[in-house]
Amino acid sequence: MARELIDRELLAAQSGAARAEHEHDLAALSRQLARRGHDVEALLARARDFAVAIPSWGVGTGGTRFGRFPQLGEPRDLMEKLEDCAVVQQLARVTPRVSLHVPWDRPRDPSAVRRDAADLGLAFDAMNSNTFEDHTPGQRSYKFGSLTHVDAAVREQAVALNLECIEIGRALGADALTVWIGDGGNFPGQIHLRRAFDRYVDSLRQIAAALPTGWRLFLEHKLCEPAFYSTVNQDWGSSYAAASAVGPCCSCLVDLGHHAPNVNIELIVARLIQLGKLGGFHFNDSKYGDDDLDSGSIRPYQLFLIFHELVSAERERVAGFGPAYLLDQSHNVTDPIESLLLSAVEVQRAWIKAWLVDDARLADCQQRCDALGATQVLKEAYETDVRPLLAEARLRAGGAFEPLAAYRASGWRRRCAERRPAARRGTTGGIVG
Ligand code: PSV
Ligand code: MN
Repeated sequence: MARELIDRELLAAQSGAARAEHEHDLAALSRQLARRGHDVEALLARARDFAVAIPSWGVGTGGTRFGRFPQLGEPRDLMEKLEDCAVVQQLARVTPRVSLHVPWDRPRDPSAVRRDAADLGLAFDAMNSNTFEDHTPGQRSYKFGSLTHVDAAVREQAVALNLECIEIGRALGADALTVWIGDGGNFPGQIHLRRAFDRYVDSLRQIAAALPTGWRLFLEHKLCEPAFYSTVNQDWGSSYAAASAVGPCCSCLVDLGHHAPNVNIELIVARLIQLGKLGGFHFNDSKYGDDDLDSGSIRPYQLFLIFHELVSAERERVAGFGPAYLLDQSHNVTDPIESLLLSAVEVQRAWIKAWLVDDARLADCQQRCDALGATQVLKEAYETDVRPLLAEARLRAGGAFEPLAAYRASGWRRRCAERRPAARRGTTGGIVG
């Protein structure tokens, strides 16, 4: 049994106080869903089995290039980050795995870290390599690129870091590596657009050659930043071309914040599924760009539509389909644990609602070219209030009836502020955009 950092009694008191009303709400929802042909127990099993990973960099306060406002009690090392991840998992019961970024979180003893994490009820998800910053004094600089640099020695160094990630990940029990590079140009003419891409594929092939059996390699595309004129892996088309050139172990990862405004992300998702190259997701939300905002905080309907594509692939048992899910957001003004709790539930909510879509009726509307009828089928699922179902799934898994309220009542952050004095803080907190 995992070591629990939040007092069980507190959770029991919270759910006890809400029990009668919750039973009532759940019974009403069950009746409504049964009328629509859904079995609540089957949906509860789906909610229980759903998981989204937490990024180790997500439990630190993020920031922008204009500043960062660290909060009290921020985790100062990997073990403290794992503790915060364990709090999220204990309360929401949707996030049993953690994704590490190297060298931000290079474990000295990966096997010991794996044991400590297991003690907290956590395992490890995809590894992430950071070749978008210079970390080690004296190393070759990534200022003008990493895996696609014109200098072969820089490319070699960047490949070597990815190989190190694989080794660490192997010891941690991970089985995937996500590669996101900041490579690109700020000026027309700065990089040769085709040759840089060729070098990218060449470096990726070297990384793929070192993957243990069963491991997957995910390529994350991004429209811009830190390169603001062109990026080497800019869009899903480039990502798909690179993944195809590398081979079957390689697929595309979609970060929701990495597209131009108004892009139809669910369509991209559908295409990648169809092409057998959808590897994973970084969930977040955005109004103007990148991964600045919490999942579902701006466009929850878009999140649902993305999950509709995912669930429809799962229903159809599309061969090889099994994307990895991670939250990748920048928590600039919130307590990251609070954001992660709400975001994890938000993503789980979109997943469950997608299972409420009446697929047969949707197919019928499509066949009859009934545009409004079809869209109403989706709306009917989206507008269903599934809160009692998600709460029940959490309670059965030993989580909190209401994660945010339980977290606030637990005093975890206050205790961290006492135990983790800022003066000793030395590690990278979160994303500084
Ligand atoms: C890049 O913006 C990104 O989305 C990549 O996933 C990085 O690994 C992560 O953010 C952290 O900077
Ligand atoms: Mn990302």
